Amino acid sequence: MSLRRMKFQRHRLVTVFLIGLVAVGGALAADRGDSETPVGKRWWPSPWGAEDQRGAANLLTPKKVLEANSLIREGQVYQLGRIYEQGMPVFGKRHYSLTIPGLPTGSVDGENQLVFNDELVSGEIGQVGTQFDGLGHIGCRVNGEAVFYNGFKLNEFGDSYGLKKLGVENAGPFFTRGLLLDVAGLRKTDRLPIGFEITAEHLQACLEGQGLTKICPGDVVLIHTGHGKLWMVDNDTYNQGHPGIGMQAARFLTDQKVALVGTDTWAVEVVPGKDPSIPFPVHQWNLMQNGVYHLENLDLGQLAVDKVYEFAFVFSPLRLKGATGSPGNPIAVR
Ligand code: UVW
Repeated sequence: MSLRRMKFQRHRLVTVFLIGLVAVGGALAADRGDSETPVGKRWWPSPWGAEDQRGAANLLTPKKVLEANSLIREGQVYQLGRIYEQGMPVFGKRHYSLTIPGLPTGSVDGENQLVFNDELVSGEIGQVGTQFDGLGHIGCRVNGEAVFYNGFKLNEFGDSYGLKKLGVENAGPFFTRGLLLDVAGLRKTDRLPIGFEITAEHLQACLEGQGLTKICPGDVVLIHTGHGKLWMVDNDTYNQGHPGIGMQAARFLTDQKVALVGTDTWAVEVVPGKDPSIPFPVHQWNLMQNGVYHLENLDLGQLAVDKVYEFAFVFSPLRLKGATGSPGNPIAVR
């Protein structure tokens, strides 16, 4: 080979190497979020417009209602909500209490001597027990400013008497196709271990093994891990952490355009996660970057036992103006 040709080849190799380095570096940078925000590229405006406050609830069309309705064949209803009670597991320093003041609380004058009781509930009501995470729940500091779904800035919509944007009242009711993916069943265990990461492959294997065709836009996907068995039985272990989806499975679900992901755990995503320096990345991905809702602390045991994998999913978050989430009792109907 001539000297000139050797030089040319070497130059070409160096160029290819440098292009490779730039590409790998770029991918790593995007992964590490070195670009526009700590979690990568800016996630706004949303596909539903720059003013949208409903996120993936926009996928809940009349067609989805009719599809869900066609899945009701036996008239059997499953309650998926937990009972709200003193001593139930709560995250961190959250609390819940219900008292009946007065006993009776009051009375109305009259010959019939009517008395009545009222309750006084205190707690982070949208974020304890069975809870629906709304889009005002999770954000990210971008250059020092807390930014939420659709790029809304907390210093513009925050109000200590209720958020002025992204309040849970914007979500609206869910009446749509629901799927149960039984990952505990897939792994032939009654409870997946704490820290077990559920992958897209597990979800795909559940779909195939359970005879489900596919996940469709606007579906609700509920994932049975078996961790719910610990609820009010061993609250300390329940609170320690739990199995759940990681980022790869979260991306798989948002690619299918799900409206909501729910689990029998307190955070949907695996805890502890893969990288201790990035806590709750799936919360940010789903709620903040994609407008996909979470339902946590569900009771999915009976659905799994009865192998009810496809059903009408019904849940109407309370219209708590400006709240970050909602309590409630979602149901599956088959
Ligand atoms: C956090 O708020 C971090 O978690 P959750 O939504 O699971 O209550």
